[in-house]
Amino acid sequence: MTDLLTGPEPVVQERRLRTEVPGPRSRELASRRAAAVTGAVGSVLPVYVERAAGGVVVDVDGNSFIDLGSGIAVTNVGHAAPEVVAAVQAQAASFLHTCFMVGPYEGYVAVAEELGRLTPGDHEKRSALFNSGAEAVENAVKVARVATGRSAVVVFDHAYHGRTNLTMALTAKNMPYKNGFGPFAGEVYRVPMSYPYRDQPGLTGEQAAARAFSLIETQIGAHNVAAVLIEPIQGEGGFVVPAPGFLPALADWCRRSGAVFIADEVQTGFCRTGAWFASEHEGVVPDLITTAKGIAAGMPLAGLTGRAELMDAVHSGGLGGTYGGNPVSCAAALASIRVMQEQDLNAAARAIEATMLPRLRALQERTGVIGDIRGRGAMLAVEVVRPGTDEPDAALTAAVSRACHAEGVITLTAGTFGNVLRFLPPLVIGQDLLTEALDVLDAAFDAHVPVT
Ligand code: PLZ
Repeated sequence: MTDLLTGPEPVVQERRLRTEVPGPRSRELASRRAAAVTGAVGSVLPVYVERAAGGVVVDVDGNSFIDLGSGIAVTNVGHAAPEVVAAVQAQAASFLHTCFMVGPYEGYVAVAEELGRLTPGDHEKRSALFNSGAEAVENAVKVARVATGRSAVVVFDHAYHGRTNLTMALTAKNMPYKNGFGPFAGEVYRVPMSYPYRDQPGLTGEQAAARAFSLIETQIGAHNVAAVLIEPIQGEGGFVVPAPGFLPALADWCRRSGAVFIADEVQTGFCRTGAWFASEHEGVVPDLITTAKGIAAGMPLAGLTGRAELMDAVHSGGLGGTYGGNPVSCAAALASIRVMQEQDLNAAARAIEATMLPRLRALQERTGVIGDIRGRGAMLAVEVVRPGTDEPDAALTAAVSRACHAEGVITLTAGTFGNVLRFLPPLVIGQDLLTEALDVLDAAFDAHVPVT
């Protein structure tokens, strides 16, 4: 209830089921939706949201869910972090929009300064701001092509980079992202990813990279490559962490070949993996880096940051867009970054890993259906397989995820084969909430894995 004098009641950090899931008000909204919203847009949860704060999401029937999804790795500082809400309110009261290409403002400049400071490497950097991750990736390709005068872009199996025309071409998975939407952009070449769980045992990162280089050199020609684009830990593809040495080898190959090394840190960025950016875990310094999601706690904002000589190779006026670097989004980003620093959310992400890994290992041991546990920090996943094999079990993955939703825990799935259950809690989630969510996960597996 909202009281006009005191504002809404605070959201209690608890899991609470008041009705069946979905409850009557959610069901009513679902039927309105069916008559008004295209079926082409899906939703993970069967409930409709009324409030969210910290680590919980409350639906229109008063059910409170523990969030292990963060709106797909966005609310890293927690839902409705008070510092972010205050910054958004203050900026909204000042001005909502001028268009940075018409009337520039300080917030955009300040976000670019922060991006330059926080991203890996101490070289001169420049940034441009956009609205979505896909838009940042598209612009990274534009910059790389202008700066190198080359056109080929190398991407990887299981990659996800967006849903716009160019980024569909960069994304690997056909369903649901690409099917029927072609023709796709040209000059995009896919090479094998380092996927330790599914690669031949013992294949090192360097060997996996050599496999990719051989394809690039024989099928594209190194001198034609404008950019190598990779998620340092794959997101939608199933939280695939490449073998150690793979990313440094790619960066090194790019340096030697005159190609631009682009790290897509849209999902991995902003403390998610226990570092500001996942590239840091291997000491890799990307030439260009794309950011979005966690940068602004839910306000739409994306960034492209990179070497000044690359970013400034583009002609004046060559990059932009009506809303890119919206002032309210910039205020949200600056407040979010302050929260990440003041509350040391990198340490918080590592603490989440320390709590979750032993629990996931115990689950693996007990159920026999978890082939692999992987990820870093608060970006962790389990790959679900048929017992004793590495055959993906997408049906079990979906059933477990749905069971979690029915019991008040938000989980997400991922992976080329749909058999990855991924965990992306807000980094501020309380230890008690996290432990309770893991209890629910245990019970969901126990209810669906046949006892042997
Ligand atoms: N690059 C690495 O993870 C977005 C997509 C969900 P946008 N991932 C969530 C869906 O089904 O649409 C993502 C990403 C990486 C780029 C993107 C694209 O970011 O902000 O969704 O455009």
